[in-house]
Amino acid sequence: EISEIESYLDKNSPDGQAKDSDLYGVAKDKNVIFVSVESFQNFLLDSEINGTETTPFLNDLKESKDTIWFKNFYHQTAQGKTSDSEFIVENSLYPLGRGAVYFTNAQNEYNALPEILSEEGYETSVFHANNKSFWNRDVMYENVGYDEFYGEQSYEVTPENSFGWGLEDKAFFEQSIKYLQSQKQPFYSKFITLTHHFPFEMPEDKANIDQYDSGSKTLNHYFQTARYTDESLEQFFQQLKDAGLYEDSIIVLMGDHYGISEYHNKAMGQFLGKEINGYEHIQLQKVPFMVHIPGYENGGVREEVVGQIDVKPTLLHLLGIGNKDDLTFGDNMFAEDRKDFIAMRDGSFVSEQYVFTDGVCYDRSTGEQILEEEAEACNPIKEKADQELQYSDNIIYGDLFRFYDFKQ
Ligand code: GP9
Ligand code: MN
Repeated sequence: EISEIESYLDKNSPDGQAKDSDLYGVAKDKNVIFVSVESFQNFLLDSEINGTETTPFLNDLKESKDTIWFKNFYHQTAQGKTSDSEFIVENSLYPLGRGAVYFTNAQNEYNALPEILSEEGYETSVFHANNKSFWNRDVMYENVGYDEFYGEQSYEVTPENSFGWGLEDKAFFEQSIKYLQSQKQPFYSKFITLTHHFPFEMPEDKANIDQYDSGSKTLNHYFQTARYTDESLEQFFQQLKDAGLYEDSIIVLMGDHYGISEYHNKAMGQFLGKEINGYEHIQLQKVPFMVHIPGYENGGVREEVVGQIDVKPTLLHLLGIGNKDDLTFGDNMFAEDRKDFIAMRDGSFVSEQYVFTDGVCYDRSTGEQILEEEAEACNPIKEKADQELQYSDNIIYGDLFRFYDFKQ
């Protein structure tokens, strides 16, 4: 069966590492600092509460010439939440429809990003100030070849420097620098933030923006912790500079998944000034994806429809690592002939032209529902999306990579 999947991917998904963009190898031999930003949705960017910008640092960063920002980037997670986002990013496979791969299939054979980078001479590590066994990370990380995992026990956690889920992100980044400095370069280090997590409550004396005012306590608080995240990232960039690590690194920022669920659609609609129908719900699944390359001058805003599934081939492309026999459902975001849709785990999808969810086909540019007699326009893509999800499930449930040679 793996050969059937291989030929599907050969046909439908161009070589993710094709050297067909001028960004190929732009980050060759640089360190990669990947920040998974907890529960951060795109609607926060450029938003204001009582006339104050929620995320001034990220607002500037996304428009700066040393940053490439994909504004139509979607999370594709399911029940495994953060762990799903990690799984998608590192394997370019889809998460499962039920449960979390990190628990159900942590012992499978994978061809994950940290393993590939290790072979290329990178030291690989993860930083996350939570219990190491949360999401079964300790087991999965070992399997996919991370050299080090700095968990809660690597940090000094006090009542003063913690709230919410534990150590606050500002202290987390600050205390991580010494470990980062001990890495052999080039390194690939993943940071997973924690403060901006449901229920998004924080001490008022640490909050630098007002709460929102709506019927949803969750949404009201969400802006305060988002501002906190913005401040902690700004400090982290400065700490990297002070430590002499900034110039030789690229910094990738990615939102892991939504923070505001559909239970808050009424308040969300009030904030956005429109009703949240299926189309708007899918728009809300956009999360940040920014590649910051110090010294680079040709950054800018990209419009392509992309998602977490595309991160692995994209990073390898930027690092100039050829990996043409890899099996990935995503594509290099800079490739011209990329597959033109992003599938969500529930069968929804977004293509250049359409948004499909809950059995309804929408025109992506207008948000209008496509009339019933023309709605079959969505069908060919829907079939492909379902096919991909099925193939990906088969790989995971059947542990099919055991039968594939990644270095042909
Ligand atoms: C837990 C953190 C949050 O360690 O990553 O997990 P989530 O609830 O977002 O999946
Ligand atoms: Mn999360």
